[in-house]
Amino acid sequence: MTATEERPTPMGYGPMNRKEDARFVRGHGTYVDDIVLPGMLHGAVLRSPYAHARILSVDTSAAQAHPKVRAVITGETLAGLNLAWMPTLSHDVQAVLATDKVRFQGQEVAFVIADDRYSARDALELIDVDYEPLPPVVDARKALDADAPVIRDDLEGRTDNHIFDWETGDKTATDDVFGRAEVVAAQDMLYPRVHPAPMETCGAVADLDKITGKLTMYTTTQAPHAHRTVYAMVAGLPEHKIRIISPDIGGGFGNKVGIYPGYVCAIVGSIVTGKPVKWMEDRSENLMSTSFARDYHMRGEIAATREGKILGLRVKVIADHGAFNGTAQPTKFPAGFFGVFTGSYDLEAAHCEVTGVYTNKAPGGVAYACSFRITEAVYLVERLVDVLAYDLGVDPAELRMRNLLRPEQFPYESKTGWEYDSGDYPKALRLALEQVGYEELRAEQAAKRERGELMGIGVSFFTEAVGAGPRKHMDILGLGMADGAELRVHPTGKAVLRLSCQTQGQGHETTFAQIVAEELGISPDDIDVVHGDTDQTPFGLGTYGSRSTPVSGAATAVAARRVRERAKIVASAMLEVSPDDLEWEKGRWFVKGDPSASKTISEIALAAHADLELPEGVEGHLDAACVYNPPNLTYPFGAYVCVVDVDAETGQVKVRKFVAVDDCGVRINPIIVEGQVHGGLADGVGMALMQVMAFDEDGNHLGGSFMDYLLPTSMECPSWELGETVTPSPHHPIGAKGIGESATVGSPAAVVNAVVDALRPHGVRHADMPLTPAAVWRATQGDPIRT
Ligand code: MCN
Ligand code: CUN
Repeated sequence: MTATEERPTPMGYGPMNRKEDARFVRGHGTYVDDIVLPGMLHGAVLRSPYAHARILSVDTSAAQAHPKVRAVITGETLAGLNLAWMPTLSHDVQAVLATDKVRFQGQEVAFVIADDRYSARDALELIDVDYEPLPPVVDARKALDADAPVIRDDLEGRTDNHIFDWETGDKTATDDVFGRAEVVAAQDMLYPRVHPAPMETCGAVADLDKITGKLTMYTTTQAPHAHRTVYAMVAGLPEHKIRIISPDIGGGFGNKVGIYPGYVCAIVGSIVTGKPVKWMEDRSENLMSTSFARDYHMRGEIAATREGKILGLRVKVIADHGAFNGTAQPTKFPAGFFGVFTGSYDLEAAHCEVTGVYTNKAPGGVAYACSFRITEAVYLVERLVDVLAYDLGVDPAELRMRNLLRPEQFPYESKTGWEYDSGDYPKALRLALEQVGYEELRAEQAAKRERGELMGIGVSFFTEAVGAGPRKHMDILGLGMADGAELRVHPTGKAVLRLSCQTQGQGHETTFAQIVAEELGISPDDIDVVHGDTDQTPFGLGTYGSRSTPVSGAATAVAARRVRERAKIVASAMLEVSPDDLEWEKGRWFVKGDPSASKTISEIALAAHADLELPEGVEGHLDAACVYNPPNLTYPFGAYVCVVDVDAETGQVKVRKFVAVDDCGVRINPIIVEGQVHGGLADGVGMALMQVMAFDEDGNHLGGSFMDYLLPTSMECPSWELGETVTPSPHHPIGAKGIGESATVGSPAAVVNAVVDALRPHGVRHADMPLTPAAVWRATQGDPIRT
């Protein structure tokens, strides 16, 4: 299937071209930088050149004297307003503009507001900051050393760089399993610091109306309602006087969940100048200072019998959270959903400990299609299974097949307490192996090895947990993770659906209309989806962790069903029969046994708004709403196989073939699902082969442009070959599970497993990402691969 084909609009689920593409492909999207308000001023951020330094003084007089500068804001200005620090999504605080120290290179120090963007940037050069450099903490593994400089001396009583200790699973049972296991394989591995790098960088236009006191904020946010509440709490603005508008977003990938100092500065700038203020960061600023992903230093151990029955997993992690703990995840989960590290396997016991530390790097950690750290968890377990296969000398696909959870075990309670809703794992793996031609590939590989050629086949299997809440277990800053939908059917049978979640490119305007279409038989072309404006949509926590379909999608289906029930009563009045005598067929209610006596949804809509006599207590109109508090997460899964050729002379890795079998339950729009998977697979190739946010020992950021921080292009990607199985989620109203992050979660391990497999003749058992040509070449020369 291709997305460009002309195709009829389905009355419900099925392939359908994206409605939003009509504006995107014509260049008519509206991004934050497209917003121009009358009298608008422009802000620019002065950033720290040091990773760690004391601020002795900030002299802004020359900048203030610049003819086009309207205001210069410093940490001191903000301190006067009690706004120098803001709460993070992880119950820490983060400097909006530095007052005492700078704690990472690129940290925000001052904000200049000028008539135009160029003058604002020019004036940054005129600000004189006197720094006293301090030794930085760059390596997370050394952050807790006794002689490590203390980064967060702003926090009372803080004497080290420790953030949290978190553990899950049963330690005693796990140690017991390891004590009696015949085989134990261990491996240290790093999931490097990477960056979501969306097409559009982060930015905002803040506009405070002095007369009404209303703040309108156009901003790049994946969570408009949550941002509104946080601004209300931080800035003390009344919440009903804040309107957050998240227009078209050029990719989020987790980069736009948190609140950045630039957003807050734009608001303060508008308050100070009385004008709208725009702030848009450039690419370097985005890469240096906004939410990174991963940076997990992991040690994993896997216990098994000699026959290859996996018995247990034991894991220790040092999590580098940067200078402020600003990760975005439910409060009770400081390591995100890393707790699902037991993956897709039936084992006896598991235990994991995660220690979070501060370093002199930008804050973040949860981003880049991570499903709240399930990327790290899946990578860990899938590498460990391959390491075990290496040690046992068994085929890695066969080893997985022997240990996968069996269909009859669902719903399955994992050893770390997660209830997997549904799955048929062996079926998905079998399909992937058949589709890729696994046996033939192994034969080809054997022949190539005879000739000294390097070819590798990598398998990975993943299970995700997406669609947070329920509310009672999951909150962000005390806000429970439920989401809403409101549906109105107009008198002429056209509809508008208002959502609390927010698309960043996933195609919600199409798929959510398709959910309503499926439930009510109104064409998706006749349903408008409204989102990204807090004045126009119901409250909800937004889009991340692939929760839109599992949560808002469910809310949409339930709201549509409520409309259908209302329509039934209206139809019964129209047809003068009891509602019990009516039967639904997509798009109409008809009298049981007499299908010709029927009313279509648009006839009903008109009647519901007209003078029809309705039964006592039944309101007119065809509107309904739902706040969906999910009973459980959904658990999508998949089986991936990657085939690589490695050039032994240059270390160049060529991904030749990639088969991805995904199961996200019922698919609303298969071409959108496939697009999501394609994107995620490209992410996986990028991370496995080329991406890392590197720092030198002084904490200088070495990846501030796309010359250094590499994104995969079509040149590096094969033509993806997709397959599917469909195991509906039993608790989701339409049986759908999330798909938005699956491929990013599942694919890095497949690529790394393939490269390590290719290097097997050189005795390579593990290699840390990214497997750049230099790293791979060194490995062929007998050097261990290190990042
Ligand atoms: N879908 C479907 N059938 C299913 C599941 C999903 O048709 N069974 C459709 C959905 O209706 C939606 C899309 O697939 O149009 C993704 O749905 P879902 O899995 O619910 O994920 P979200 O919409 O919540 O998207 C968030 C997810 C995350 S967390 C990241 S990170 C990421 C991703 O989506 N960021 C993206 N994919 C992205 N794709 C684009 N283009 N841009 C981003 O920033
Ligand atoms: Cu972890 S990136 Mo997405 O959840 O926005």
